[in-house]
Amino acid sequence: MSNRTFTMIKPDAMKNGHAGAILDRIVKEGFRVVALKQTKLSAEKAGEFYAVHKERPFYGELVSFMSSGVIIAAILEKDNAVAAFRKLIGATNPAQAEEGTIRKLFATSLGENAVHGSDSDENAAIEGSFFFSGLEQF
Ligand code: FUP
Repeated sequence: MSNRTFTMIKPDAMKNGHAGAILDRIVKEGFRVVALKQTKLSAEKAGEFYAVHKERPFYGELVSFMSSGVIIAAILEKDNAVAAFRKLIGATNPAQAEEGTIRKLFATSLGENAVHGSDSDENAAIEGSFFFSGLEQF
């Protein structure tokens, strides 16, 4: 069990002005910021990040949404980080997310759901290194 996870604040939450509140909540929940940047994904890079969903019907929309505006990418540290962060963000579909979770509070829809959270330690490491070099992680 690793103590790191990877997150993105997605274009909907950025456009809706929720980035500050989301970062504040993450820090208050006890996550330490290992790396953080504001950036924008090209369609090609978004497609690469979500390649696991390539055959899914929502892939095109997902890639187009994730490359539609700036995002914040971050690596976070806490005991049992992957599971703890998935609990904090709530279900993929905000309509099914528990009260008080980040997606319940800030997501727009299933497709535009405010934040990403890695689903395994292995993917957390892969996704973190997609955005950050070793020299950018503290
Ligand atoms: P999650 O791990 O909760 O981010 O969800 P998934 O990895 O299953 O899906 C990745 C992203 O694809 C979601 F954040 C939103 C999008 N998606 C849809 O648009 N429709 C779906 O039916 C499922 C996922």
